[in-house]
Amino acid sequence: MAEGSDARFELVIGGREVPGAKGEHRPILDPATNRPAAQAAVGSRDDAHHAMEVAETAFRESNWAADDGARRGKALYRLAALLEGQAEAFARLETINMGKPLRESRGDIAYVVRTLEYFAGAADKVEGESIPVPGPRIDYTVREPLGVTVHVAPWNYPLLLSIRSVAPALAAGNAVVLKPASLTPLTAVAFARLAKEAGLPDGILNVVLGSGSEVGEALVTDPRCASVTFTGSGEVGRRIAELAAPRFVPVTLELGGKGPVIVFPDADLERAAKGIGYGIFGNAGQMCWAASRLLVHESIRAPFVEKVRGIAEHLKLGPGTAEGVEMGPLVSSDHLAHVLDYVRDARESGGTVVVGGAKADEPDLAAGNFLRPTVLADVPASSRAVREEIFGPVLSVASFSDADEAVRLANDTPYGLLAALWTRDLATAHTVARRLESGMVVVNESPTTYPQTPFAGVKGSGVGFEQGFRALDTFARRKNVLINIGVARKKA
Ligand code: TAP
Repeated sequence: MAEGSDARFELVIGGREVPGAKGEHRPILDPATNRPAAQAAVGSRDDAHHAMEVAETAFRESNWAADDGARRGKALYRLAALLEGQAEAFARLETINMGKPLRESRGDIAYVVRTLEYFAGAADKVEGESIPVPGPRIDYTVREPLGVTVHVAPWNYPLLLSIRSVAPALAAGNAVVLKPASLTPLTAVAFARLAKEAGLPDGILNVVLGSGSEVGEALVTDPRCASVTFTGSGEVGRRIAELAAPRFVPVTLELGGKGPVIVFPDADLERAAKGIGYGIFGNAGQMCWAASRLLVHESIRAPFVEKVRGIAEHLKLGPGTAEGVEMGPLVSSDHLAHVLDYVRDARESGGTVVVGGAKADEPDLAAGNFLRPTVLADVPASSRAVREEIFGPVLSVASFSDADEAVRLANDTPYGLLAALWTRDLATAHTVARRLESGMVVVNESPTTYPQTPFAGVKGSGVGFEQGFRALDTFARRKNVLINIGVARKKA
């Protein structure tokens, strides 16, 4: 796989790599150094509409949608196997582009392989049902692909969050147009190159690079767009929902989070501290489901915060490609400035910085976007650092006296993606899990998910869901067929 500051990543439309109508390229920066890692084509509105046209033609004229689902499944299995065969190269590309440690990128790519396999197995199970109705009638439903589905992806898990919705869309027989984030387009392009080899008809999987405001909006408003799956910020999600509304295009929105993690005094505190460390410092905290608000029982607050502080202090920072690195840089210098702004705000509103809170300035890190893992305490519940998603390695700490207060604090947020709790008591686990306003709850685990389990938010964290067998419903509509079989046949 081509890599290096001159390596070019183009749009992939109709099975061909094309530079785009503008003929422009822009540097893609390595966040560990802020030096160019590759050049990416700058797509335009015209490219977006062209990709939609090509996708629609492929949908209508290729055998992808009409074919036996098992054949689509085989193509997706082949795609998974091809990706697995190049997993190390893909992981490296993801790390160079996004910054996360190679260990995490390897996990991401393995997750993509598993997602493809899961939906490959589902491709011949897009079933209808037979429904009893009165009289001499037969009623049944058939499931049909929608047409051209649009997928707009963020930069924090570039390939994983793209393929999470692309895989079920393909399994159900749709043609796909994917727009990766402008900061992190590399693995999406590399992935689309594999589609041809795997036997997907040309035009069934297209990737258009370019800005959200130009390319993203053109895709969403294109008359051929049959559905939109968007993962990203609430602000852009709202804009996309508005753009899709006039044509009643269905939209799945996976938005931000401000996840609470509740620690009861009976928990395994060593495991809890490690799990919380992963839940906020993994991927440098750039996770929608980050456990960013620690709510700890008042009786164990001081020793527990000390454990978490120790974890934060000893995390090894460095370029994701270096051995033994536990936390990489933030994705861009702009994002680093944005996260530091929250830390400043927390300080100014009376909070204290328990650990971290500053850019790493060691000579080998100074050119990159490295932020020290940060723990904030005593930040007022009304401050921006507690209310808003920071999307960085910043944990805020508050305490509670009983389960009611823990639930009240946990639910006191506009978001509802993932909540975590740590306790050995089964009754506490079940009762608190039920009362938490979130799409997902994990007990005695850091944030964890699988391709077969639904991933969804409530409140400001989104609508619809991804993953799990029922994700196919998003991409295969139901048609009801009613037949009266009581009509006497005419004699020949
Ligand atoms: P956004 O700025 O919202 O961008 C996400 C994607 O939307 C990018 O591809 C972006 O393109 C595109 N976009 C921007 N404006 C658009 C428009 N007007 N029309 C159509 N597309 C547009 O988010 P981000 O900064 O990349 O990602 C961080 C956010 O994503 C956080 O809030 C995080 O919580 C959320 N997130 C949520 C989840 C789930 S599963 N709930 C997972 C990961 C991330 P450009 O890159 O060109 O701007």
